Amino acid sequence: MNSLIELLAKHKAEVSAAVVNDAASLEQFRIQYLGTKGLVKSLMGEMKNVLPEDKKEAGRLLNEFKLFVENQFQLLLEQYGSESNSKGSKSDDIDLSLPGVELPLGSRHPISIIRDRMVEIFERLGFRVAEGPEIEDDWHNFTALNLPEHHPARDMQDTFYISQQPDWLLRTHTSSVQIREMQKGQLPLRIICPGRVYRNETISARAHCFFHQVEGLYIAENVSFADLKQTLYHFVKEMFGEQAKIRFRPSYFPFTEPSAEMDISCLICEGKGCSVCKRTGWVEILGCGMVHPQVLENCGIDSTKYSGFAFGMGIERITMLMYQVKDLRLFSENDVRFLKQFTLA
Ligand code: 2NL
Repeated sequence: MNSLIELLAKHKAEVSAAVVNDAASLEQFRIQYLGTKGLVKSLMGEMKNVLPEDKKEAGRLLNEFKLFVENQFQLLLEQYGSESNSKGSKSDDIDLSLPGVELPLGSRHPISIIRDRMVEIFERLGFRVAEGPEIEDDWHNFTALNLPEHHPARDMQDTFYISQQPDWLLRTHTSSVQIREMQKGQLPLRIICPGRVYRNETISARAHCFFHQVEGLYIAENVSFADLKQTLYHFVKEMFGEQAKIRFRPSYFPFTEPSAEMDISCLICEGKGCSVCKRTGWVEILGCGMVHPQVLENCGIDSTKYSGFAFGMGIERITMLMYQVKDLRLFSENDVRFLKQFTLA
């Protein structure tokens, strides 16, 4: 065994001292030490003559030697070798001034881009993202929100019900997430709820059976309509620019009182009147209001102590406005000619 150790030490010294200074001498090194008739192979061949009790240790020593030579070869390869070198061509055959191979860049979906911008604005105001199930029960989607039994939204024609489980449906808005958060009873509550929602619509350029919403909710003591207006005004300026104006029009939702719809001055014509704003100078972007006291009570919140505001907007609608997309079906067709236009967005 000692003679093997000595022999390997001698070979190690020899390998370390081998003179390699170009591709040809590197190839010589490879043949001499690692080739099929090279030193490593021939030493391995000697294993059959080793005494049985020495085999284990001899195997370990030989393996270690093999790794040493392979390592040495790798180091030399990095210095003197390359694929083209080993095939016999010279390194200056490579034209480093040629343009590189272009990697196609993927792009984010426009709906995701706009959703994230909306969410980030509200996060900076202290809102946190809340999520919930897309398959909901009737109570969280309708009853808790004061939607009366014969409200058209509850109609079989307008909502996807699950036939084996008639109490279940595909949520028609993300308000159901807010209902679930209110039920948890942790107040004050300041949440933003982005997500996919479903309605049984005939598919056209302006409507689809699924789309995306961002809803927001703020519940605390003494929350007023002034808080709602200022929060949404801040959002609009961050989202659409400092020059954007807003206006509120009275409206009606069963879950808010009072309720309003909010318009922004048209981004395209800056309020002068164009086809996007139908010559009115204004475009509707969201619905909002003060949470109806009955909705608070439905979720176990004392409506004499707490008040809050809520709002909801469609992401498709705002994305169409921002990028002047004329047909909302483009968002779900996965046509790369459409999607790759957002590579730099
Ligand atoms: C629209 C209108 C709105 C809400 C959504 C809401 C949620 C709860 C309680 C009260 Cl839990 N309100 N959400 C309020 C007003 C309007 O959405 O046109 N969305 C596209």
